[in-house]
Parts: sequence; C-alpha cells; structure tokens
Amino acid sequence: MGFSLKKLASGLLKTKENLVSKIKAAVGLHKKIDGALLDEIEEILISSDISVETSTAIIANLKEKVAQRGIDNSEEVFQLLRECLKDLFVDVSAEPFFASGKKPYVIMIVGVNGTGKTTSIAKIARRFVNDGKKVTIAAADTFRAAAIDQLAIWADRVGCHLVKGQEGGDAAAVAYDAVQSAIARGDDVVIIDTAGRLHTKTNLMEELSKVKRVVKKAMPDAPHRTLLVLDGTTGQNALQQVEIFKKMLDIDGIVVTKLDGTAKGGAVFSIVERYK
Ligand SMILES: Nc1nc2c(ncn2[C@@H]2O[C@H](COP(=O)(O)OP(=O)(O)O)[C@@H](O)[C@H]2O)c(=O)[nH]1
Ligand SMILES: [Mg+2]
Repeated sequence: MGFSLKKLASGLLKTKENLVSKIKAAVGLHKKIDGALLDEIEEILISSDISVETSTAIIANLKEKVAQRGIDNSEEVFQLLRECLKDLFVDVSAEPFFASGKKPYVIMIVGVNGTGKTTSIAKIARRFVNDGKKVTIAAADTFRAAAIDQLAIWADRVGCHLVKGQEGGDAAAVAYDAVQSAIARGDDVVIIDTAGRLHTKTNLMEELSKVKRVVKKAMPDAPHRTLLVLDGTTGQNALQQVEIFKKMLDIDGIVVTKLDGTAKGGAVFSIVERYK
C-alpha cells in the first residue's frame, strides 16, 4: 500500500474537469502562450483551491518548460500543465504504508470531526483484511456513544476485532487495551480511531498526546504511523489543520477525503508541495 497517483487522479476527476474547461476557455481567447494567458491560468489554479504559493510555483515551472522547448502554441499548454502537476509529486515518498516487521503495526488516526476518520478507518481496515491480515480497531473516540456504534458497525462489516470503552471513558485506556489485545491475539494491525473536537483544541491535543504516550506502554515503538485525515473540500482550511496538528503530534501521513464530491480539490497539490 503505497502512494497512488492513479487513485489520486481518479479522486480529482471533478477538479480536473473544472480546471480543463476553464483553461480551454482561456486558450480559446489566446492563440499564443503569453504573459496574459499564464496570468489567467494562475487565477484558474487558485480558483480550484490550489494555494497562491503553489500556483505561483506551478506557473514558474510552466514558464520554464515553455522557454526550454520554444513552444508558443497555446493548445500545448494542457500537456505542459499536466507535466507541471506531476512534477509536484516527484519527490513524494512511495515507501510502503505497512511494515511487516511490526506485529501489530499500529496506526493512529487523527483529524477534525467530520473529516472522515471513521470512514477512512473502515476503508483502510478493509484493505488489510482483503490482504489476509488480522485487524483490531480501537474505538478511542469515546466522546459520543454514536461514534462507538458507527465504528462497531464497520468493524462487523469489514470483519475485524473491535475494542471499545464506555461513552465518556478514557480514550488512552481504550487504545492501550486494543494494542494489548492485538498482541495477545496475534493480530497484524491495530487502527486507533480518535476524537476530533477542535473547539476544545488544547484538551484535544492533550488527549491525543496522552493516547500516544499510553500506547507506548503497551508497545514502545508504537504508533508506527500517525495519519491526519483532511476533508479535501475544505481547501485552505485543511492546510491550517495540518499546522495545528503538526505542532502537537508527529504526523507522518495525510489522508485526503471527499475528493469524489468536489471540483475544488486543488488543496491536495498545496499539501503535497508543502509537506512532501
Ligand atoms: N463523499 C464522501 N463522503 C465521505 C468520505 N469520507 C467520509 N465521508 C462522509 O463524511 C461524513 C463524516 O465521516 P466520518 O467518517 O464519520 O468522519 P469523522 O467524524 O472524522 O469520523 C460521513 O457522512 C461520511 O459518509 C469520502 O471520501 N467521500
Ligand atoms: Mg468518527
């Protein structure tokens, strides 16, 4: 399970269609690739929620390619832009998501409420189960009974073991129990769901740090991965969430959700450019 550019491209279909149709309109008005066309394209990139910083970098790269290849026909801008967007991913690590040397491999999932943590856990768990791995899920979002129930339904559907506590119970204790129980059962993977109430920011970060600390008591090098889940439709707001979480926790992976429903998924490019 590595990084998949193909998967990302299919998720970004609406964003792409929106970009392409706007750029087509601009190309229709400019026969040559000139400053005016490039300015228009930059605006179009920004309007699909790619940050100003990233859009400027893309346009600079585009200009360089235009100069190097001596191209001036505006129709060629699509191919060049495609290359420029791909260039953003060149240094992105494709290291495997799962290291088989750790048993269990412990993944902690964090992120703001509603971004898609629980749904992503179900998707990740299903991939591991399909791969023949045994999975334990920890319902460490103990704030609402409904969150625990939602995860229980997914665990049942996907076919993995669930460790849960009481509503309002200690999240760290649930995570600890899950890792202990996975060790005892010989499970391959533990995925820890967590709460995401950002309006109590300090408390949330304290709770998440505590979950990490306590998990280490059950398995010293765990969690092996901490994934931040971002809602791809929230644009630049998603970038702010990266900053907030990164300050308090070691984040070593990002999951971007809901790209299927948006034409403004450009924030993905900004996230990749800044954090690869
Ligand atoms: N269209 C779409 N909806 C999603 C995706 N991921 C999550 N959702 C929906 O977003 C809502 C919140 O998801 P949930 O997993 O409960 O978020 P959590 O609060 O972070 O655990 C639910 O209605 C999900 O069905 C996705 O990739 N695409
Ligand atoms: Mg949830």
